[in-house]
Formats: sequence, structure tokens, C-alpha cells
Amino acid sequence: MERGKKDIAVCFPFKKEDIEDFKRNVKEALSHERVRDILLAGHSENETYKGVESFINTLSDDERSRIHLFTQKRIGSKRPGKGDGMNTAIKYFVENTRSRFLHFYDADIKSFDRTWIDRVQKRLDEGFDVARCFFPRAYTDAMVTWNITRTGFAYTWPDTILPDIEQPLGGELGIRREVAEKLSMDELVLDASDWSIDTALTIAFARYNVKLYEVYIKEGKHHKLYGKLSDLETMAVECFNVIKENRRLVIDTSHMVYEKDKIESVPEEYKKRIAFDIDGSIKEFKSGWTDEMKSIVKEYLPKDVSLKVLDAVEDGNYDFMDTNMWYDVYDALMKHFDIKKQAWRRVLFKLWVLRVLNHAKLALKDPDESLKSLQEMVELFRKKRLSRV
Ligand code: GDX
Ligand code: MG
Repeated sequence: MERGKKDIAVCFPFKKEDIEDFKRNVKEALSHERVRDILLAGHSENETYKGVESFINTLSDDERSRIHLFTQKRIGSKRPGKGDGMNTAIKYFVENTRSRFLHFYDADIKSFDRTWIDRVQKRLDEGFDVARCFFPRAYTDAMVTWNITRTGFAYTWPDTILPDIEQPLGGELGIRREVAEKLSMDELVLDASDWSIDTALTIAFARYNVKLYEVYIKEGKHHKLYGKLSDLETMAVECFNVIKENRRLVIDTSHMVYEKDKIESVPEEYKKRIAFDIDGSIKEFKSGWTDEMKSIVKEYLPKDVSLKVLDAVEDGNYDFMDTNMWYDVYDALMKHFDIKKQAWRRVLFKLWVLRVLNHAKLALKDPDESLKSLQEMVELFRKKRLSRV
């Protein structure tokens, strides 16, 4: 660790958060001897923004002068969300600060402390261009990561390192100034104003062939929890769509340096924890089907899949949606999904719910086997796409 320098900017993008958690995280970052700038990129001048503004007014002159509080600009063309926040911060960093490194952490993390900055920065100091965190997660959690993103990367770019990235959606990462400069001019990234930003950044790092390190944060990311799977509907749809939109992009990572920490063992508590309400999700799956949604299922999914999905609407049986079936569904979604149509967005979400429920059943019965099945699913996607003519 280089001592005596203040050369890091830490950004917390935020929307509506518990102000006490947020304040504690800002204080942790401020207390780090190498942190020069704190960028607080708010969604709007809402209650959280006002709360953090009052908190800043209680700080010393030195601390106050290092904090930059602003609201996000309208940069991308998708839904105005976290991506506009991160992109506003990247541009702000490039244009208004002199720090050499930019770190991002979610504002709602309860387990964040200054050692996370050390652990990320250690790899940047070693010469990596990007260091991103990954965490132990419940075996029923990370369902967008596994069933949408890692599978999507394996489907679209099977011969790259992209499907191997542990947590390609993680919002905790550090980058060098040179990488930030490139990102601030990258159309694909700038357009990703919604939840697609994390995927867009991961794709950008692969395209730039950065030296990438994934840092394992063994104590885990404790943050505000989801209640129902429907809390993830927008995220699932937006994360899928950005892969579909960029499916023609040619990416070659054969010369890319990519290293990650080895995971020694996953704590038992993570294996059995259920990340969402199973019965509530079945009810949710069965409700709200319109004729248009049913027609989409009939018209665009392979016949054997569509019959089972339409039966499931009546009986809630999700046993068929295994990893093989999910490949056929994914293939159809990649060909036909249309984000502009509400019925399509709902169908994608419902199909994903069936996959998640199917996985959760296995996770409850045999956690280790269920994790293996997710890893095998990514390899299955990869193999099928590599062997296509
Ligand atoms: N400026 C801004 N604008 N910040 C936002 C917005 C927005 O519209 N929406 C969310 N945020 C902030 C939020 O306050 C928090 O600090 C961070 O972004 C993450 O949001 P949160 O609601 O805690 O998302 P969640 O579900 O925890 O997802 C995070 O982890 C996912 C993952 O690890 O898989 C988030 O970083 C996702 O991008 C990521 O996919
Ligand atoms: Mg969170």
C-alpha cells in the first residue's frame, strides 16, 4: 500500500436509503488515509439527499471540502436509474478531481468498512486496472446473476472469460483513472442508465482487455433485503436486455489478464438461507396473465416448453424448468424478446420465476448440489453455443 498519498475517490450512488447506514459508510470512507474525494451521486433531491446534506454540514471544514454531493444527470436513453448515477460520477471524477483511482460501493451496505477500500486498492496498486468485489451469497440468492447474466454471457460470448466472472453485476469495484476516462466516452456504457450499467461495465472491461482482479470479501455484503421476487422484475428485464442488445458485439479476451481470489469455503449459513418467499412467488407467478402474454408463450417458445408453462399458470408446477429447459427458453428470449412491450417484459419475468423456484427446491434439498447445478448450467450454455454450426 502506497503511504502518504491521497489518491482515491470513493463514490456511493444512492437513491432512497437508510440514512444511518449511509452516514456510517461515508464516515468509514472519509477516515481512510488515502481517500481524497467522496462522490455522493444522488438520484434526486429526495429525503435521503437532504439527510446526507444535513450530515455533511456537521462535518469539519476539511471533511466537507472533500465531499462532492450532486444529483445524477440524464445521460443514457434507458430508464433513469443507477446507471445515470454511476455515469454522472465517472464524468465528475474525470472532469473535477485529481485522484488516480475511483472506487464504487453501494450506499446501503451494513458490513462495509475501510478495509474493503484496502482490499480493492491492494490489487490496483499491484498493477490491475480494475478490481471488483465478490461475496458469499445464499444459494437461492444471485438469481439474476446466474440465470440471466452468467448464462447470457455464456450464450453470447462463450469463448471469453465473461461467463467466468463470479459476480458480474456487483456494484463494488475500483478502477484506474485511465479506465474511467475511457468509460466516460464509451457509448455503450453511457447509454446504460438503468440496472444495465453493471453489465455494461463488465462488457466494457472485457472489450478494453483490462487487467482484472476479483477480490473475495468473505464477511459478505449485508444490505437491505428483497421481500418478493417481484422486487427484482425490473432488474431481471434490464440485465437481460442489455445482453440481447449487444449480442452482435465481437469480444476477444484471449490476451486478457484475469485473476481472482480462491474461495476456501462457503459459510454454512449461506447455503441454507432462503432469499425470498417461495409460496408468495408461486402465487405471483400464477396471477396477472393476460391473453397477450399467453399468446407470446404459445407463439415464441418451443412447443414442449410452452405447453408446460401454460399448465404451470394453472397448477403452479415448476418442476420442469431445469437448466436444460432454461437454455431453450433463453434461446427463444434472445431471438424474440421485445423490451418495448410490457407483455414481453412480464413473460420474461414469469419464466425467470419458474427457473428460480425450480432451483430453490433443489437448494433446499441439497445445497451443494444446487450450486454445482448453477455452475454446470453456465458450462452447458457455453458448450451448446460453442458447438453450434
Ligand atoms: N444515483 C442512483 N440512482 N443510485 C441508485 C439508483 C438510482 O436510480 N437506484 C439505486 N441506486 C443505488 C442505491 O441507493 C444503492 O446504493 C445502489 O445503487 C444499489 O442499489 P440497491 O437498491 O441496494 O440494489 P441491490 O439490489 O442491492 O443491487 C446491487 O447489487 C446487485 C448485485 O450485486 O447483483 C446493485 O449494485 C446492482 O446494480 C447489482 O446488480
Ligand atoms: Mg442493496
